[in-house]
Order: sequence, then structure tokens, then C-alpha cells
Amino acid sequence: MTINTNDQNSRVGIVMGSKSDLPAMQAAVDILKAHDVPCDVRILSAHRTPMEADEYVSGAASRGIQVLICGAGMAAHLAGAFAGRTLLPVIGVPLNASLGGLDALLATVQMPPGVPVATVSVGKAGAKNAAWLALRIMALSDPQIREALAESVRAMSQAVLDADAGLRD
Ligand code: RP5
Repeated sequence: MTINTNDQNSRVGIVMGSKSDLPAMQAAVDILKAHDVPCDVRILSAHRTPMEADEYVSGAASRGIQVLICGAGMAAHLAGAFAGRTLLPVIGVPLNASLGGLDALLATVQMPPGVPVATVSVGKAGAKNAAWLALRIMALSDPQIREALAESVRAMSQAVLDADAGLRD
């Protein structure tokens, strides 16, 4: 699987701790691409490549990144380490690499006061919601994203209504 990464115009950084996280995190990439939001997609580990992870996050805001999405499993410190290094909003996706993802959920959500990580649900559903949340954050200052997001929300509602109508037919 190849992903076009590190667009000069990237507005969202999607970072995961391991290649094994990509099947879940791909869902975030897909949603942002569908809304024409250019992203960086990187594999960087708070534990295995701390220097490279630090270099990435410390330059993110000045490169035009507005939101960071971090996916990691096990002792998931990537999102928290990023939140301690930048003033950008950081969204953490706990991934199920062990213990059903409970270890990663607690490691991601239990941040000390003053260093928030917006933690979404475990796994692929969380990766999707990380992208939807990033879109909502960017929609505050970008009318084009706001309109595209509103259209997607309308389409989601319509899909439920269609499924309901299909059941009743
Ligand atoms: C974490 O450890 C990664 O985010 C991954 O979810 C987990 C296992 O990594 P691998 O051993 O599969 O590379 O750092």
C-alpha cells in the first residue's frame, strides 16, 4: 500500500507508531482525502524513533499543519508526547495492538491537566472520528471545508434514512 505523503500544503499530520497501525489509520487518510484536505502521513514512534518524532512535531506548525492525528497501540505515548511539544490540537487514536486496546486507550486519554489529547474511540472507528474531528476544527476557519463537511453529514443522515426505508419496504 502506498500513500502520497508530505505534501508541501499539508494541513493535517497523521502519524502512527508502527506500520502495523496503517490498516486502521488508513481510514483517517481516506476521509481527509475525500474532503480534499492534504495530509502528511508518517510512521514515527515515541519509543523507537524519539528524535525523528520530536523533529517532526516541533516543525509541524511552522510548516502549516493545523491538526495532528496520532495513532498508536500498547503503551501509546505518541499523542501525549506530541501534545507536550506543540500548541496544535492533537487527536489521539488508541489502537488495538494488545489487551483489546484498553492499554492504549488509557495511555492516550489520561493526560495531565494542561496537556490535552482529544482521545477518540479504539481502532478504525476512532481513526475515522479523528478525521471527522479534524475537519470540524478546520471548518471553524475554512468555509469550503465547512460546506464539504455539512454535505457529508447530510449524506450520512440520508444513508440511515434510506436503510430504514429499505427495511420497511
Ligand atoms: C506501538 O506498538 C505501535 O503504535 C503499535 O501499535 C504497537 C506494536 O508495534 P509493532 O510491534 O507492530 O511495530 O508503538
